[in-house]
Amino acid sequence: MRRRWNRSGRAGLVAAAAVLAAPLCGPAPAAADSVVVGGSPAGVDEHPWVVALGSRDRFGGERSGQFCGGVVVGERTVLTAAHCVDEEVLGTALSRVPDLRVISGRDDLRSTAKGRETAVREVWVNPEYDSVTNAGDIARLTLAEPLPASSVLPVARPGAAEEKAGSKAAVFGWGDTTGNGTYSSRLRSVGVTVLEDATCRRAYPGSSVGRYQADTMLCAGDPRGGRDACQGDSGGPLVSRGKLIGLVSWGSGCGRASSPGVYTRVSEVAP
Ligand code: 4AZ
Repeated sequence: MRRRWNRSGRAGLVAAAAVLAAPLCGPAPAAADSVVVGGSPAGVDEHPWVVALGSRDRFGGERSGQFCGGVVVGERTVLTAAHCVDEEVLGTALSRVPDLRVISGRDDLRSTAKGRETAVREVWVNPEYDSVTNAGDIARLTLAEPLPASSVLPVARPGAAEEKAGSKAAVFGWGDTTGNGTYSSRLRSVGVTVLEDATCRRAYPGSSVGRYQADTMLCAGDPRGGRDACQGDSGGPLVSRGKLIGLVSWGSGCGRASSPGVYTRVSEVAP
């Protein structure tokens, strides 16, 4: 989420790169919120549609330059969050990041032994993305080379059972695993439940963090807290029963029971 990146995100990523930390999730809550993201290692062989976005030039090479997640929805098409390619995250205009790469097939970003890095030919950013409320947080990357058809994840249809409250889902990423800037080198995932829109409407009625709007957003987490996406996971997939239902977008802190994760509702906003 953009404002969070403003406050701590970029600094967190730079610091993470400096100390050679690695990938999964997000923002840094205060010590009093010391809930973790509660995930476990996941393999890219089983989940070939999870990709990392990287720029060594902007973010350093230790973790393949990873700064966000993404998901393969077509052989040449990757979806991510709009906020991942904005100037506040990149530290410069996207047009000045010529080494933007989609990294696929690599669980451990510290090693280049596995996987491939694919150049991006074109970036479409949702013109309706609103960086104040975070509505419509989606961008589409068109790749210079196709990925294997076997790595494509289907997108859920609008209103599908997979995106209804109570649906079990999993979120994937290389972001912060503690809420304190501990980025993971290895891909991780955590199980969450799709929550009622009313839960996120109550949690996020409109503040500097964002405003929950069910038409373009999806609410998910663990009512008891502790399982969540976090900074660095942004743009990565929320998957239920083999269908893509969300992209990691924003939230207040990570893993707080009263502040669920907010995801882009892909079925409604995918181009
Ligand atoms: C972020 O700043 C972010 N706990 C991502 C996910 C969540 C919060 C913040 C959800 O990228």
